[in-house]
Amino acid sequence: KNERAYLDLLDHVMKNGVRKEDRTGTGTLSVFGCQMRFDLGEGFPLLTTKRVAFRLVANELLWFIRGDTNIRYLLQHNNNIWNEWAFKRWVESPEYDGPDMTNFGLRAQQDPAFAKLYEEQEAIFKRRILEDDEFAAKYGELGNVYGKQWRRWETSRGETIDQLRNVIDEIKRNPDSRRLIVTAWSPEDAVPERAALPPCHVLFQFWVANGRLSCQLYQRSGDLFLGVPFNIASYALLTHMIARECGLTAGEFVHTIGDAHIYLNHIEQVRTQLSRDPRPLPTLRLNPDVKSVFDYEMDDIAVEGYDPHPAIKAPVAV
Ligand code: UFP
Repeated sequence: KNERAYLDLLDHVMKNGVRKEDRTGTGTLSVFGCQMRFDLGEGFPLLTTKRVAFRLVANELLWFIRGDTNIRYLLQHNNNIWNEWAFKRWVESPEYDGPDMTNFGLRAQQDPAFAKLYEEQEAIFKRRILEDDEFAAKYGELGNVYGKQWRRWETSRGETIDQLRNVIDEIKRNPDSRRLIVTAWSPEDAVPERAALPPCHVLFQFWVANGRLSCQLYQRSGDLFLGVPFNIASYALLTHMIARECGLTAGEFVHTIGDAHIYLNHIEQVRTQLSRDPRPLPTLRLNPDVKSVFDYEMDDIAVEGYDPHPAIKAPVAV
């Protein structure tokens, strides 16, 4: 039942999406302003109509919660989901002297010879991030992305604000508050020099009623096939972790998306996914000994009873 909201949105955009060009040059079918609701009491919303790599979702969320913005931690956990963004900064820097990598995302899809060159350069890049501290500090750093915005927001007065800590404290102290908000969007930072990717998850808000903690996310831009299944699982996990710390149960996750799009090179994959029947959702298991959101390690987080259809491969637009 729970996954239906996602499948219905995919179907809706396939049928009603407008052909729209985009920054990456790929082209999309797009709808503006959509909302999905997931009742977290009915199971953990990790899609079953294709396998979603929960390990990567959990690891990325722990990275955000640490306040980390350097891909080194992700690479140390064999998590490559942010590589392209850091790699882009490296190949566009004056220090890079390898083969030309302009537009590497699109070219790697179209030209197998280039794809091989790109793979080689990416492997070299990853090795240097892991092995060379100085290089990692400079080129593994993504700037003002979620970890920074959530945990170490910089004010114009030179102070820092720990929005995540504050919102958790406020949920405990004042659960009826209508101001339980964490924002990642800063107009100062939404420029390429300051952030590799201006935040897709602009803002999230919590709401407490009947002992349940609900969360709503406003996502300005959602790649429905590749990004959004991750995003749903990530915020569902965060809601569970915060609910646990606050002595609440997880309520609803409400996912609001501005530009909800399907890339034209994902259409076949979407058709495949829509032809599949959803299975029962898995259950999230959090180690009961961990009391604080800030103390989780990978071993403390697991899903049980996850029996999805096979993964579906698709190219990422960078
Ligand atoms: N995107 C997501 N979810 C994310 C993330 C990115 O769907 O968590 F980081 C997609 C949305 C869009 C692209 O297709 O990445 C970002 O491009 P733009 O900044 O042009 O919206």
